[in-house]
Amino acid sequence: MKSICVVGIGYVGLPTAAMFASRGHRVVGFDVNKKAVNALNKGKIIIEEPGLKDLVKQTVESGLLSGTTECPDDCDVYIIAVPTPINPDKTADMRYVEAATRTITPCLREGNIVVLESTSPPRTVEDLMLPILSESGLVMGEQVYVAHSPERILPGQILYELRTNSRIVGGINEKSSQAVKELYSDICEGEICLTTATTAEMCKLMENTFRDVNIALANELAKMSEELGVNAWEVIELANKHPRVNLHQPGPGVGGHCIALDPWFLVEKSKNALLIHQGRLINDSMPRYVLEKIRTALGGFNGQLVTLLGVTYKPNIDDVRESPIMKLWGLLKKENVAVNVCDSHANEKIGCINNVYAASDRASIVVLCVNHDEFKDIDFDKLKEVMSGDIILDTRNFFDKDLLESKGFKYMLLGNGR
Ligand code: SAJ
Repeated sequence: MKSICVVGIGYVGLPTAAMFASRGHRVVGFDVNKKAVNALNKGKIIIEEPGLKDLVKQTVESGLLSGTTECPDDCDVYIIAVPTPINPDKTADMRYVEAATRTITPCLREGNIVVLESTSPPRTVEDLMLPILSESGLVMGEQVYVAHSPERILPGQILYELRTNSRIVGGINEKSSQAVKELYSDICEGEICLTTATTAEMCKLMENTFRDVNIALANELAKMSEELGVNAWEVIELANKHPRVNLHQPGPGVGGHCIALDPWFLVEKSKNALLIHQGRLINDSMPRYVLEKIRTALGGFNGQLVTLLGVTYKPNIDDVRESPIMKLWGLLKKENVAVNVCDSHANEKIGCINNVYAASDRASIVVLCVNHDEFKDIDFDKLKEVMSGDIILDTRNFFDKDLLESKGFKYMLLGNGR
């Protein structure tokens, strides 16, 4: 049994902490967010993630998991899982990683392990963390083992992926890689691959960049299809029958705290990241593109009510970070358009309405923005009754066109120029 401090108990840190505790380690979740720490000490969580509530409750009740707002100085392992947001100029904001590193440095003892899980620009461990950690007077790699082991878990299936995904461990030397591999083999059933810290940083960024660039390609396809009179969704279906093609899905933009941000870390660090830069710009253009589609559908904005279905960055989660729908909402507000947003997952405090029919009452257009499961059950007769208009704009190819048209709606699909 090890004593582990997880610095940052958000979407990554908390599940990781709970997982280690469930394997018999004594784990302390350290965070400056008192609300998160208080909730944790009561065995509760303040984020939505399947299975997490039960695991946290169980591990807190067993006495192995607890929260604190003071960094403990008696741990064997320090895992840093703090956010790495982006500055307005699209450079990485490394303040949290730096602060976390400074906080743990005086706590370090010989034999300790330090792991950076936060997604970070290449060379963060080498250039930012090691100089600070060395202020402890201990020799990094010899007396303290240091590695980057990027989190790669998909929100919505975090616990499953934590256990089953392969894991990259990039140590600052072989001893560090081995020590961290041994640690994670307690929670990870997937392959644990060893490399250098900087390669691990690059791997994580390229994984999310791969997805971002591919989504940009799909969004470009959607725009071209509308221009050239084809249906992008049909193109995707047919082209993907080719054994080596995997076109992604277009949509109103890319959100979340990872894919929408990580490629910028490469743009910041390398003048060669040209395609990556373009991909980001294309994906970031999508909320405005959808805004213009709404404007055209309505024949201009003249006091109509627009209803957005879904505001989170992807389905069936509560996370609105970098959500393109929040951006679309903001753009509509700037145009002084009346907007109702329906999302039972998102925090009510941002002003969402839970009920689809209440949110669509007197709406001229309903825009399907996020394919939450509950939108599968919409009663379109009821929706038609409450709306004042008859336009449905589907940005996800989620609704059944024939059904909607049989109910008298004008159905518009993002990316369909046919
Ligand atoms: N999206 C599209 N079209 C697609 C796929 C996704 O528009 O074809 C959009 C979604 O609507 C969403 C955004 O992309 O707004 C990102 O969603 P996602 O499900 O692709 O990914 P995330 O951000 O939830 O999680 C990603 C994962 N990375 C990869 O799949 C390579 C996850 O494994 C990482 O751990 C996570 O980023 C992270 O924390 O870095």
